[in-house]
Amino acid sequence: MVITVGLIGNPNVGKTSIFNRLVGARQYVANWPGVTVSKIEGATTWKNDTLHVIDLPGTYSLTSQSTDEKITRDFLFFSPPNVTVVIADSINPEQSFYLLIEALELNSNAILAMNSIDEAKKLGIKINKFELQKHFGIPVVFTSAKTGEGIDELKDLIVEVAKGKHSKKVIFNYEEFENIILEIEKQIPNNMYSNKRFAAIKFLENDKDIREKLLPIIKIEKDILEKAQSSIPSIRYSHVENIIKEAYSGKSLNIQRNI
Ligand code: GDP
Ligand code: K
Ligand code: MG
Repeated sequence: MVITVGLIGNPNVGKTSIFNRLVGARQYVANWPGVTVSKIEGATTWKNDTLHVIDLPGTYSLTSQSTDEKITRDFLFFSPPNVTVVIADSINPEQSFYLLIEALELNSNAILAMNSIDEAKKLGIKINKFELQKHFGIPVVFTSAKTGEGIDELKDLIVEVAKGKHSKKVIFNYEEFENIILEIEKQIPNNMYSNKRFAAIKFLENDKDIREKLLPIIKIEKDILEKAQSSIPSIRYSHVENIIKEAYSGKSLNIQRNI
């Protein structure tokens, strides 16, 4: 079968390096519709299947604000690939895991590639793969685009996920906002969004497009909306911090946030 694969991740985590490891020179570059951002695609044959891989623009979040965020968000939202590979920086995982949670809220056909594992090893950082798999509910692979470690395993996992062999789904809980999310989901008209929970969460987070489309439809108090907008990212970060605490040991990490 032909399997479409979207590579996402923060800027500079190694998306293009992994893309090149996956498809080699078999790639072509176009532009995303309406903007000058490059669309890089390529294909490779792996065992009995074809992997059609798309290197998406780097992003810290799937809330549509910048052009790069909007391209990546819209692609995953409106033309979801069969498999999403979230590429994380093993030595600075916080923002990578934040994006991963958002990606899982959108679609759970995903794989976590813990990249730059060569550097993590050098620094004495120990990462428990099983803890990551348990908390995120998806397969995890340690990769190095520098040495090639984990690339064949990643290709095997892509095929397995595409064929439905890993279908566990983890719901990340937003505490006191869960009832509000459910209430918004109920008010979203059918056929408007394929994933109502994601649309409801993004509405609360003030995603520009979704907020504009839903504001005339959804009944919600203004102060609840304002509180949710700042609380949802904080709750998501607290999930990330707990997971890092469970899965990481060894050298302490250099934590850096851009959102
Ligand atoms: P992108 O912005 O996510 O596409 O990241 P790039 O693929 O352009 O990589 C950013 C930088 O990280 C480059 O200098 C790469 O050589 C380096 N890099 C990518 N993957 C790895 C890896 O697994 N190990 C190491 N040591 N460096 C890597
Ligand atoms: K890097
Ligand atoms: Mg790149």
